[in-house]
Amino acid sequence: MPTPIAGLSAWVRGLLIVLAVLLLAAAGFGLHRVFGPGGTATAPAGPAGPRTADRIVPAPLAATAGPGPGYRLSERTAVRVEGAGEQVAEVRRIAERLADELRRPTGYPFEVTDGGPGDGIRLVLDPALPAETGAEGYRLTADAEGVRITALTPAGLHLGTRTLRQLLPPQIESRVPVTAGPPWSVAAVSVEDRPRYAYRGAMLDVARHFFTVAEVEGFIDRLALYKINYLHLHLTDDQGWRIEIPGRPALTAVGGGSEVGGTPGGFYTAADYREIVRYAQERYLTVVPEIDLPGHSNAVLAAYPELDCTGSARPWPYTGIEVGFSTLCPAGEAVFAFTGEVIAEIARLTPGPYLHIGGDEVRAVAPEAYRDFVRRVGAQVLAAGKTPVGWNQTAPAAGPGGVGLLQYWDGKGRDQDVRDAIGRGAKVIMSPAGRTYLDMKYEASYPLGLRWAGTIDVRSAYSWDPDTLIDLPAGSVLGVEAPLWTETLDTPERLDLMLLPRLPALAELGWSPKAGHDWTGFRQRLAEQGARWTAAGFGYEKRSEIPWPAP
Ligand code: NGO
Repeated sequence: MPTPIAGLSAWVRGLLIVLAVLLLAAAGFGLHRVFGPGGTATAPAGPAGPRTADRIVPAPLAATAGPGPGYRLSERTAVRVEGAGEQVAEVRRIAERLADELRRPTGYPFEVTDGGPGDGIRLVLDPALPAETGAEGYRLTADAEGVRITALTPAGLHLGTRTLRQLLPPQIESRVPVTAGPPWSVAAVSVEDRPRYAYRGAMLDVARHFFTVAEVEGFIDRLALYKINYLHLHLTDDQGWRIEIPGRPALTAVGGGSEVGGTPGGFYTAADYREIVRYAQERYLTVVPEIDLPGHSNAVLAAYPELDCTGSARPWPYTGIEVGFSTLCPAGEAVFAFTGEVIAEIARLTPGPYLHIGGDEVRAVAPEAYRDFVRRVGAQVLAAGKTPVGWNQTAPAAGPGGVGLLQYWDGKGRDQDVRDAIGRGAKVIMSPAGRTYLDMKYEASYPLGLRWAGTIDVRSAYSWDPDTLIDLPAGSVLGVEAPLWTETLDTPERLDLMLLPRLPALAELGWSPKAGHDWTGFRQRLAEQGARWTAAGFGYEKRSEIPWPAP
């Protein structure tokens, strides 16, 4: 049967076809919201095409594909800093770091300049942005003229640059020149973004197995990709004490020399710790140091046996992985002199607002004595100018003058204690073991990790809501954290296998609006991150739940 246009001249037919193609293109590329509360992603462009905003992890608050071809980086692309006031120097450092990251794979010079006309990547501090943009929000637009990131703060600009990297092809993560790479293009887009929670953390246990400064910095690199803003370091436990304290040399001389399995362990000097803090800060992560008290303290008891008044110590070195047996003497001036010295030194070395005092799994002390101990140590932390953080067992000691932030991990039927503490003014970080513990196995037969809280595949790491997992008053959750305990993890390669791909799941819970959470879309976006990790030289576990592209 002839079609209605079959009778028209070839010229008119051609014109109609061109018009139809233009209309379709306009519908596809027109101002179309691809993410947003309740929004869904548009079909992704082919893997070789420019990275569109529907590829970003964690998903932004809102992203709109713009008209036109977007921006292509070239030898002439400058990074331009705009803004006034004292924060401009910091923006310049952000620009230098971005330029440095882009130079390595592309080989382009990326000159950093002040404002000026012309194309390029602009970082703009703009006090006229709406207040709801907040301390970490930003806007990013890309069109043929270049990329423009605006924010109220340097932190917002930094986070915008993390999004920009994800809008470039995966090879942009390469630490070495990419010779036969794709065009370095950013699709036309307009992104508006800010986090759901102020606290988005990950924890590394350097006590069960020690990790060097360089290895911790590598860990920070992975967190920074996903807009994680707190690094909690579990610095002490039964198997080791990992930070130098002046006046208490045996802590490291004795307690630093071993780890799980009996290998040598190690510790950080004050200078090492400052370097970790500096490296984290440069990537807008705040370090939260943890000194676990009064339990998990066998290494202290080995170094200073006079602090053991209950006979809880096991012979040193303790190289097993049992928990809950050891405790410092819960009372007496000698123990508070010790905690006071340690807290003062850790507070002195730590610019961030938090100091974690542990408080988990103390089986050898009666509840009253435990509560009084935690209160007193909490007061020492406050006197040192920091907010005390504790695992959820410290809830009875939380409130004014005591622990201000609870890290919820096991509850163990004591959720009411947590609610009561919230009533007294405490806030909560959600780290439920069955969802966020990165040391749990993916499945029962997985060779690494533990199983006591169940197995956690990527889907279950992603599919829960920090606000409603347990019944808490609205507004009491400050954020989320994924702890990586290292009883079974002794190398950075093994850390990677547990961290990736689960960390981005937690990062998206912490950053993206709840209404946009969607496993089907997330696993597609996550699949594309694999090529980024490979380009960056990061290992990951190729879980079959994720539709990784064929190599
Ligand atoms: C528990 C315990 C840690 C273990 C970890 C292993 C907390 C807060 N205390 O979490 O000592 O390393 O489980 O998953």
